[in-house]
Amino acid sequence: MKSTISWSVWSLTLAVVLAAPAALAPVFAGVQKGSVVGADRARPRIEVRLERVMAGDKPIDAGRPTDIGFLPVDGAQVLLASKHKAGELIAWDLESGESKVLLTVPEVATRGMEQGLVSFTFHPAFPEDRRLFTMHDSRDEQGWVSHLSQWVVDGTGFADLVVRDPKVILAVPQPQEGHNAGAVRFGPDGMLYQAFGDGGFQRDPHRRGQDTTELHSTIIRIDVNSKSDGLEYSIPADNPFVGKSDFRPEIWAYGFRNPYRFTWAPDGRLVEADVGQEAFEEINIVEPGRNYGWGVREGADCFSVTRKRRQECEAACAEGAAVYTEPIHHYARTEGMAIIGGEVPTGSAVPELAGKYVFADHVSKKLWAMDLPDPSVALTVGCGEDAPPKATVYALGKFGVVFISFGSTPEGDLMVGGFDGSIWKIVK
Ligand SMILES: [Ca+2]
Repeated sequence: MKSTISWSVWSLTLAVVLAAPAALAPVFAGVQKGSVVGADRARPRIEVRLERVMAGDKPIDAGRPTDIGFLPVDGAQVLLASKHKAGELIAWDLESGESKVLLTVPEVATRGMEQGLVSFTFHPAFPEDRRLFTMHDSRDEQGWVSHLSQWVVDGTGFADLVVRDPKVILAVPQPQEGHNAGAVRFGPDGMLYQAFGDGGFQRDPHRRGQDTTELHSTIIRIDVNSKSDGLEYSIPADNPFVGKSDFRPEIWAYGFRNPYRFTWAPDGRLVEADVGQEAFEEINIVEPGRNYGWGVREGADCFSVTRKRRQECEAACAEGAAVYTEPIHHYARTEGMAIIGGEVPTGSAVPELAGKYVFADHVSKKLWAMDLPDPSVALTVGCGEDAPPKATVYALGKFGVVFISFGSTPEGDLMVGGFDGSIWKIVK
């Protein structure tokens, strides 16, 4: 897929960079003319601009930045991004403009769009706990494998930053090269959560969406501060499926197709974006032990590409045995084709976004925000062909960026990464 930044925008970017070498100068003029289109016309709007993140006086070029974040050390202006196919984690000193490669994952697989180095996160106790965690795909004689790896980080600033001693914590064989991306993050409870897609390719041919004897199509929750049972981690005793047959005890929730990505709202709820198949992109509030429906449901509907799947879905309804938790929002192909989740800002760059979940679509290049549902209202379980979930969605506009990732600044403001290597801050 090629970048679609227009020549006019690119020329403008070059012109401003040449004319204004000051660091962090805004270089992209936000919403394009006529960019609030389709269903967005009827939605409330929030005016934002995208400001290109600069390293020194140069715009950052991060390859395909699958994940972006800051070194979690007070006052360190060190931005990091994982480069998709290069398998590299890069650091930039935003003041001097210097950059360096911190790590390169071994034997990185690059055949699929959703392979490569896909996610990274620091231990929440960093820098006291020196560990960094990455998720990447490799290819060995057995085939494709997704890895959760742990690395040791030396240094607390750009100059002395060194990453060393990789160790694989968890390896999950992948049936195909599609839907191998996901995310690795720590929750507010200090546990590590990792999301896995169904492993591909299209339409869940191996029925992994509902197979809980393996980790595909799940979000797992593990404790990386202790080890048990010959594992490089331990299973939290309060995980929802501990002791249940036919379930891997790591599983926190399941029934996801291609979770890209998840985050925690400030109120502690986990919000996940799931890339859809034929009809809907969806957003879920994830609670432990729940089944989010794939590959029986897609959005708030039965996944009806085969008669067998629809009958299975409808039979669960008829028997009163439906177990599929509904999304809190879904959108159809008229609005986009690949959701990019999403964060809830806590900073003040755009006060109107406070408390709202901000997300994007990779294909339609649109940004939106939405109000999360009232926490006192229970999530609903889907049955048959349900009405679309009710959510107040705000149009932020269509931009000249093929979105691929979200991240947060140390102040809690949002960044987005573009397929062309650009990184932007969302500002007013
Ligand atoms: Ca679902």
